[in-house]
Parts: sequence; C-alpha cells; structure tokens
Amino acid sequence: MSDKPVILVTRKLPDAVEARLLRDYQPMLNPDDRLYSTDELIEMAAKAEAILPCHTEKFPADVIARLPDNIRAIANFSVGYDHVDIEAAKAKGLIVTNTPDVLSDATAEIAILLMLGAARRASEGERMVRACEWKDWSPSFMVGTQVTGKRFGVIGMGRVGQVAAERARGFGMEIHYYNRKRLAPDLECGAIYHATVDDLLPHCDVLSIHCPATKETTGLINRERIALMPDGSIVVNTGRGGVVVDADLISALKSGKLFAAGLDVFNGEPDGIDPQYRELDNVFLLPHIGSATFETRVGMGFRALDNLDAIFAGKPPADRVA
Ligand code: 8YV
Repeated sequence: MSDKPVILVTRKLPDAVEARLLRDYQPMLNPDDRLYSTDELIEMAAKAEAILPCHTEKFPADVIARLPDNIRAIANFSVGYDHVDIEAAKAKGLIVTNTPDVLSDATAEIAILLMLGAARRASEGERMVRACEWKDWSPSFMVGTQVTGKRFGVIGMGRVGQVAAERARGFGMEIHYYNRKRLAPDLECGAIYHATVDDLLPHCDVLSIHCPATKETTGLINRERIALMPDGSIVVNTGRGGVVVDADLISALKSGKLFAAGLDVFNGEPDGIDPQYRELDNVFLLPHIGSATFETRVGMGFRALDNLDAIFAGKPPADRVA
C-alpha cells in the first residue's frame, strides 16, 4: 500500500493537474465532475487527509464540524474562500489555502470584457443579430457610451484590481481606487486613492468590484452608494455577488441612474440569481468565468498542489488563509 497522502478532489481538474496529483498523491478524483452533496463529501472525507475543493463546495461551520479528524487541510482551487468558514476551520485546527496571483490576468480580462460589453450594449446587439432582428442602421442605432478617457474606479486594489487598472489605463482611463490600505507608490502607478468607498464613488464612470466577500463587504453596493455614482455610470462585478444588493442595482439599471452593468458573479448563482437580470437589456451577463482559461485553470491547480506539497512536507504553505 502506498503511503502517499490521500486527497479528496471534488471536481474534474485539468489533465496536467490530475497527472501531478496521480504522481505525488493518492487522489480521489471525480472524472464525471458531479457536484457532490455535503453528506457525500463528509463520507468520502473519512478516507482522505486533505480536500481540494472549488467554490462550488461549501464549508460553513456545521460542515467543518462534521469533517473527520483525519482531514488536515482544505487546499482551495480558488482565490476566494468565502465558501469556507475560516474561523470554524481555525478552531478545528485545519489548514486552509487559496490560489492567488495565477488568476489575476484572466479575471482582469473578464472585467474589461464586462466593461466594454456593458458600455457598448454587446448583449443587446448580439441577441438582435442572432434573432434576425437587425433590420436597419441609423446614426442613433445601438449607441453606447465610450470608456476611453473616462474614470475607472476600483474597489479592492489587490492583485486582480491592479491588473484590471493596468488594462484600463490602456484605454486612457484615469484610475481611482478604494482599498483598506493605500498602496505603495510603485504599485499605485498614479492611481488616485480614496480613503472610503463613499469618497470613491462620485469619481467612477466605471466601477469595477474586486474585493473579497466578507462580513464588511456584503451589501456594500446598495441604493445609497449607487446614488453617489455619476448619472449614467457603469458597474462591473468580477468579485462576488454578495457585494451587491441586487434589488438596488436592478432598480438603478431600470431608472437609468446607471447606464449598464457587466456581471460575472451573482447572489444565488447559478440557479438562484435574480430573474430580473435576465429581462434587462442593459446588463452584460457571464456565468462566473473570470478564471476560466486553459492556462489559468492549470495554474490554479498547480498552486493548490504547491500548497499541499508544503503541508505534507511539514512546511508552511505559501497561500495559507487559516
Ligand atoms: C474560480 C473564483 O473559478 O477563484 C475564485 O475565487 O471566483 C473563480 O475564478 C472558482 O472559484 C473556482 O473554485
């Protein structure tokens, strides 16, 4: 019998990642990529020493409490770890890691796609062409708003926020940001810092949300804060749906206070997203694909494995969050 650690891998991962898992561990793979129930997870965890989950598997306090004691670590295949109750994990002595850096470029690309899609009415136009409803052209046809030279506001100037800002600079946009801590000048690259979200919002022609979902950021973008944004501005969200109050965003999109929104993440995703989003013309919607590139998915898997390698070598993993 092999003495390699047994790892419960909850979803189908890229071939290169599974090959490395098979070389260095005894992985419990999920070739059919079936979404496991919590009971199944707990049952399978009885045979494993660590779990390598995605954000699709939830570990609130009661699930953490039910994990068998043989589980030493949760090595997430995600940068966000709001699906894990970190305090409960710490209390149980679990090591929890995430996968930062490797998905910053891919997620920033999607933020820019959402910005452009929202500003230039891409969803509406695409649907029109597909439905054979494009009948005419006129100077007032499908007119959107230009982002070049406008202001790009970032909430959460971490790794993804910084890359998104860099890409937005390519459109001659002026960068404004809010972050819990002001960045050093070499990372700021001339971006204008605002000490509070409320101070930032009046300067955002485009607001791009990159902060994690925490108790503090839940419902951050609500009616009162949207009111602080310039009329006709745009909201982009590649962070987490929970940062936005859907009813308030939808009402601002309906009233015209906001020109449009570009959203990759949602409260209640995938099945429970607010159905009103589907009815609005001025939203550009994507199904949580911020990190969905071949390169990045391999990078995320390798990063999760680097963390597991460290843990099983008795060393501190680089990306420990608990
Ligand atoms: C991932 C993400 O695809 O890494 C994150 O936090 O939101 C996504 O880009 C997903 O979480 C994988 O588990």
